[in-house]
Amino acid sequence: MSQRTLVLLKPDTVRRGLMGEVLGRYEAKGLTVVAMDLRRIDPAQADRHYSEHVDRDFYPPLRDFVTSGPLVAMVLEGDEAVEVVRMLNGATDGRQAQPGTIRGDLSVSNRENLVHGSDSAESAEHEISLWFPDLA
Ligand code: IDP
Ligand code: MG
Repeated sequence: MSQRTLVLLKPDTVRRGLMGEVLGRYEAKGLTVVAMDLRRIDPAQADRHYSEHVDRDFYPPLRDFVTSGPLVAMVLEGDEAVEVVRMLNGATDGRQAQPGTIRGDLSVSNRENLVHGSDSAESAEHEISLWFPDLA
């Protein structure tokens, strides 16, 4: 069943010149880009996006990182897109992520791990409304 998910190419992806490499993996898999925008976010938007993590020890440096430069926000669509994107992204810690995944091939960091993908259909709906309020 077709589904939408919110994906971020975090500032490290933009800074390292990996936007094409990473977007190409989602496209090659067969997902469709429904919306896409290069933008720089403020700390308040970081807090809204990571509301479940704001009290964690790792959050202050994470907020600094995600507000440190432009990122690409996008909505991808396809069959089981939430799960498919999470599989392509790989485990959170790039050092542990399987080769063949975006993080496993391209990141050696637990924080600067290149991408975000919604973790459930409910999160996807919430995050899409947060990042693309005009999307139907
Ligand atoms: P996810 O991005 O794989 O869903 P989450 O646990 O939701 O992982 O964490 C959100 C983001 O916070 C991660 O992608 C990563 O950038 C950062 N993060 C998570 N855990 C740590 C940590 O232990 N140290 C530093 N950064 C972390
Ligand atoms: Mg998460």
